[in-house]
Amino acid sequence: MRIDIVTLFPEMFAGFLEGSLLGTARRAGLVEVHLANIRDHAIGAHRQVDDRPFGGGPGMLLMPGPVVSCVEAVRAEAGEPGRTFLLSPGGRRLDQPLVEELAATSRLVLVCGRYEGFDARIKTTLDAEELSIGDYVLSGGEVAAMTVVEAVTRLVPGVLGHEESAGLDSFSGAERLVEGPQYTRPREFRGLAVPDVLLSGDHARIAAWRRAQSIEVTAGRSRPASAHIPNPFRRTVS
Ligand code: 4FL
Repeated sequence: MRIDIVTLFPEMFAGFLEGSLLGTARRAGLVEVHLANIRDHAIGAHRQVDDRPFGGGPGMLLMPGPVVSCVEAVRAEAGEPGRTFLLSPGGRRLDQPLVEELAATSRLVLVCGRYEGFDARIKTTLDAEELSIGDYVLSGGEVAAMTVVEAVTRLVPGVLGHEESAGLDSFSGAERLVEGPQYTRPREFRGLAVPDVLLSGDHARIAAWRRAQSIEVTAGRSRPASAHIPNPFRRTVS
């Protein structure tokens, strides 16, 4: 799989890309991650990449010229165009089903925004999708892109090294449950004991207890922001 990251701050990715799991996967040739600097596609003496929004408002927007030119250059580097995503809080929210879908794609282009966002014509021109990692605002899309790369590449065959464990992760089963509490040694820590059932050796009882814990934890999790929109206006997305 090849992932291209289009950013104004490629240096932010240095440590991340060398890291243990991803670094090993890259050296083994299982995943290729390329960085492209939007600034290299800026024109003029000032190498401008952002400008103020028409109609007024705070902040700066990424101009279409440099971003579109950078993505087009990156797309021309390898055969398949794959899918292009703009990291943006307004995009489709990343979840494990989407991560699984992306892991089955041979090519991804991830575009990181800075400032207040992207000129709307970037998405149109590139026929891009928008992707959010959650309902909060970052200073830019770089950390969001790293999240996508990490979640996706660990599902690429050979990267984890123990493929069966991915199938047991939170959100992975057909029911998309999160994992309940887990314990290791010691059997007692500061007066807190490991639940007896886990020491019983009764695998059916352990499985039933874990499943009940999973359901309880999953049911208690907070809902996405879209759940707060009154029912007559709410649309089902993704
Ligand atoms: C991107 C937030 C993806 C959440 C600011 C610029 C963001 C983001 N998911 N915040 N990009």
